[in-house]
Amino acid sequence: MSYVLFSFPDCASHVIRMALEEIGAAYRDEVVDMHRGAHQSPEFLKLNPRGMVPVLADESTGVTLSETGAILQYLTEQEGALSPAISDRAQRALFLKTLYFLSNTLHADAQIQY
Ligand SMILES: N[C@@H](CCC(=O)N[C@@H](CS)C(=O)NCC(=O)O)C(=O)O
Repeated sequence: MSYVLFSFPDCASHVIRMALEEIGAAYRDEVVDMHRGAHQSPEFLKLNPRGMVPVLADESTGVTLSETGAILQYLTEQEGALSPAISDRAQRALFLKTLYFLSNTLHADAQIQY
C-alpha cells in the first residue's frame, strides 16, 4: 500500500505522519507551502475544497481524504493497526471517544489559521 500525505510543517499533518511511521506504511510527503498560498491553489482545492491540510491520498484504493480524525480512522481500518478490533466493542468505543475528543475539541482549540 502506498500513500501521499499532503502536509505542512508544525501542522495537523504531523499526527498523520506519526501514524504512518508507527504503522510502517509506505508514503511520500507532498509539502503544501501555506506561506506561499499553495493551499488555495486550484490543484490543491481539487483535493480539499476547504483549502486545508492534511490530505491523504491512498494510491491503492484511489481514496483521497481530508479531516485529521477521519484520516486516522481510515488508516487504522485500512491497515488493521493502531486501534482495537471492531469486534472489541468496549475498547473500540474508548478509542473512538478519545480520537474524536482530540479531533473535535483539542485540535479545534489549537487550530492554526494561515
Ligand atoms: N478540521 C481540519 C483542520 C485542519 C487544519 O486546521 N489545518 C490547518 C493547518 S494545521 C490549515 O490547513 N489551515 C489553512 C487555513 O486556515 O487556511 C482537520 O481536522 O484536519
